[in-house]
Amino acid sequence: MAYPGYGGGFGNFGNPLGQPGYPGHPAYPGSISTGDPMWKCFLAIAGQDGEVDAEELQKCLTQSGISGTYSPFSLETCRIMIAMLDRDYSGKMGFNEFKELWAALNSWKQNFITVDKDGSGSVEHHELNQAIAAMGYRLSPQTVTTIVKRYSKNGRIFFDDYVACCVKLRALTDFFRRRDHLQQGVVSFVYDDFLQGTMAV
Ligand SMILES: [Ca+2]
Ligand SMILES: [Ca+2]
Repeated sequence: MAYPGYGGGFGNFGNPLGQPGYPGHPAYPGSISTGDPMWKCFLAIAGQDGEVDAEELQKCLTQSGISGTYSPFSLETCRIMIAMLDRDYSGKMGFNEFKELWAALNSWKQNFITVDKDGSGSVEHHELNQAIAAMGYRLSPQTVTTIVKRYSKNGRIFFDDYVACCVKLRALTDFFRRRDHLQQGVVSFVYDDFLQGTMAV
């Protein structure tokens, strides 16, 4: 087949998205219980509407310390993360989506540590190149260079931007793939459809 191929999902980082039990992280109970630390966090943060928006997510992620020694997530990255899981375009997340995101974040964190081979605390061009290939994406060197320019600071991609980059790459690829019925890497878009898919991310 001529088309160089799409990347896989988050699962290519290790476990499939949403599957509990990443190394070093406790598995989530099958049902919501007061013992679930995420449930407490979710309840405390979701407020009256029972859903988490970008501002609430940022607060929660900052308080939870999931970024570890890396900088806390920006509001923009939180928006991108919500858009990724927001199937009804409500702009908010329920508890199950929230848990899904939590699992994905832990997966990305492991992935980031693996990708950052020299332990510099950031992902450099050659490291991103390898990471993108390992995730199953087949991108041209020019495209990788464009991505690095967009997401790096002085040639270094930090955790927050790395997650934003991975989420967007995945979301846009999914959007494209759903329309690429012959899996040939060629799609015709209607203008409005294109904008809805790309502007939401
Ligand atoms: Ca809320
Ligand atoms: Ca590095």
